[in-house]
Amino acid sequence: MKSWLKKLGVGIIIPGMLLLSACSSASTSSKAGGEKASGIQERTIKAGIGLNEDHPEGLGLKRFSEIVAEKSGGKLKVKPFYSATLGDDQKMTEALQGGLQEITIPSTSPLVGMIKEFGIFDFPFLFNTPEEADAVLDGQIGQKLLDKLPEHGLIGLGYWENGFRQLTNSKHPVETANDFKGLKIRTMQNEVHLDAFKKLGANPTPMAFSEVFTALESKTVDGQENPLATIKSNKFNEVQDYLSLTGHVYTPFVFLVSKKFWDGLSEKEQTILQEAAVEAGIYQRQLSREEDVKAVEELKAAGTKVNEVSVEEKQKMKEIIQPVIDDYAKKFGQDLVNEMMAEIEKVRK
Ligand code: TK8
Repeated sequence: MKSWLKKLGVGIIIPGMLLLSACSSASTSSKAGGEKASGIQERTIKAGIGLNEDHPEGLGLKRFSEIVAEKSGGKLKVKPFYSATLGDDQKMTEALQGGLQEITIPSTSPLVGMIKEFGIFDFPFLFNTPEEADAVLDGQIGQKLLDKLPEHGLIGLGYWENGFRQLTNSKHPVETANDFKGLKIRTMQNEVHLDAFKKLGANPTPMAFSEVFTALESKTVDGQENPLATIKSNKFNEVQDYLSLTGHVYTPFVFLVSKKFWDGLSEKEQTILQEAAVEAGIYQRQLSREEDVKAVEELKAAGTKVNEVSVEEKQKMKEIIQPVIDDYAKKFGQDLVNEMMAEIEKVRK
């Protein structure tokens, strides 16, 4: 499998974001479309995300835009749209498929209806550390899933970090597996999350991210779960009293480009977007991890009641949810799941 980096003759190994042939398969398919334009043309590229510009994802997109402008001599202009102004993850992904938007960077979870195998990343308590997540996402498993995108009209340039999800709610601290009972929790539109929270005795409601703050404020739901950077940058702490550090799922962002748009680019333009997505991704993951460390103290200082969850209670949660994981492993492909678990074991300290 020829890495696109080797194809470019740069041979650099970018730690934590080594992209294999994700894009060479894409650019191969575009060659099949006949002669390609050469050089770099003046283009405006609409890039929409669900989070705001202060969030690590927004800052990563800003960095991506700067790198693209620099590498293209200003000819490729990325126009960022934040806070779901172009729609939520699913809507923006559909816009890419229709060629109405060029880039979006959704969580993988709401895409499971389209590419079911992405659901393996929704297994609770799968990764213990960000490094384990990087090893799987930037290795063969992540690559296999990116290779499924072109048949859906999408090109994947790699994975950024949404992060480890923590639970907030307005009712009571969640310290044990038993404490989920009866809690009305907003979840992403993802069957694994829904079934896992039901198994814990919660009452989950799937909802697009842009509706979450209002649902919390109006008490339509008691709680939600997201990484700390999201809780902080979307001010969920203003309408939630309790933050429980469950760390129950690690969610990736996947960097998507419309295949309709991608196939019309020259190889030079494709390489600029590929390199920029990888370089900005390293920066974005670092920002996300720094934010994860800072946010707990900041939220505490702002009055949020924060509680840890013991390893024993997390183990109990995992055991309760295990039948759900086993069922979905069969649905998503037991071989793929076994391969992923082996990848994790290789890097697990
Ligand atoms: C933002 C979403 C969001 C996700 C969610 O586009 O829906 O809770 O974690 O951050 O992808």
